[in-house]
Amino acid sequence: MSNPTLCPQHQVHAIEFVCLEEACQSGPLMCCVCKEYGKHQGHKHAVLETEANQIRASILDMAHCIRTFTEEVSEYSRKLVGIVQQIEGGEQIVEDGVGMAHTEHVPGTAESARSCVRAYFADLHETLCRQEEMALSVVDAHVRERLIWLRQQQEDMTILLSQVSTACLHCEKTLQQDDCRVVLAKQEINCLLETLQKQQHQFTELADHIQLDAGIPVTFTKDNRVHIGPKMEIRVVTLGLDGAGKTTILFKLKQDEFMQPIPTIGFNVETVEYKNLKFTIWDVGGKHKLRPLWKHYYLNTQAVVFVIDSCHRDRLMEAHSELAKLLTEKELRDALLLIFANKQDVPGAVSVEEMTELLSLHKLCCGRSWHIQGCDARSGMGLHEGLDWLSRQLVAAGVLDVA
Ligand code: G3D
Ligand code: MG
Repeated sequence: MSNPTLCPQHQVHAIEFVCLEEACQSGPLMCCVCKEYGKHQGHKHAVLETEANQIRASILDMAHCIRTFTEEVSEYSRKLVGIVQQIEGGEQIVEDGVGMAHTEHVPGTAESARSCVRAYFADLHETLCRQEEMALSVVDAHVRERLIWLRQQQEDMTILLSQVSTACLHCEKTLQQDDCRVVLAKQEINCLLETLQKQQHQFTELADHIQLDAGIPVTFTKDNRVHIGPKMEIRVVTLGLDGAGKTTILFKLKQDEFMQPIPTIGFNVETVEYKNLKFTIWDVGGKHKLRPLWKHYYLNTQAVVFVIDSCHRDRLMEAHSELAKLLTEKELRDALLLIFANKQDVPGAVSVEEMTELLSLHKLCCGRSWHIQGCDARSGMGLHEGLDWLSRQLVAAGVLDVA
């Protein structure tokens, strides 16, 4: 032990040990006498030099750690400064092709983000202006056609009125003539009365069908197309596994009579009018090898009707995986989803509640407008309730007028 220090308890002894008891009142240093008989008796101890060397080593370790830590903090601070500069942008020294340095304004990311927003809204504004022009031209064309038709009607009515008054005059004249002339005019008068009756009949028929209403009901589609008139066209695509009942549903809605459907090879397309909606329903074949074709029908589709055969439990997972695939399609992102749990008339069919649970529909359809409706395509039970839901959703989305 180099340069021995004296024991604080016994000034004559050199220190040889160090006490390891943290709470020791006598201090850490001790000699062998103190260790054996003094206050440190029973305490753990270590040879002074070894202990000091260990402490030195741990101080060196810590110093190394502190150096690394300091470097890391400095590096992080440098990065922060760089990021702030990149966000703010500013003057930067750049060299040109011949090695001449000059300062140049480099735009920061904040400025780029603002430019991006401006460009987006400028584009949107341009699109909106174009859509507005198109919508106005649709209204103008409608008004032009309507006015032409109304003016034509006005002309027809004037001609009709003059024909009627000529006939009246003729009748009045005949009334004032003598019996002989009245009898001679019989055929002519009969012919006149017959023509009048025909015209009256035509007029009544026309008046029954024509609504004399100056209103021009305007509705908008989600892509800002204008629609004039009470009926709104909605593009719906009906999908589902083969045999689920898609074609039966389509025929039922269309004809309200049961037809024996034949398996759909390509697709059926029908227009079904219901309330203020005119559904163009695409019924696409559901056989395995036809499913890749489904995506060709997605464009501009406002609603998907997914039909599931509720009495085919062992195909539910297949239906689930097809539905899950559908929901990832970009073109169908905003489409409403109506699920028909079909064939509810079959005993033992999976109920709507059980189907919701089995297919984890709340999780699967999270974040979109969806509805599951039990139905029986053969009798038509539940089909109109499903269409009602679609109609309500379209009204709520502002796509349709409530009128
Ligand atoms: P798809 O177009 O989805 O492939 P289809 O299905 O409409 O061709 O229907 C497949 C079979 O299911 C048909 O029977 C059809 O009559 C029947 N079906 C459809 N809907 C119902 C329903 O609600 N209840 C019952 N019980 N049967 C239904 P077939 O025997 O012709 O194959
Ligand atoms: Mg079919």
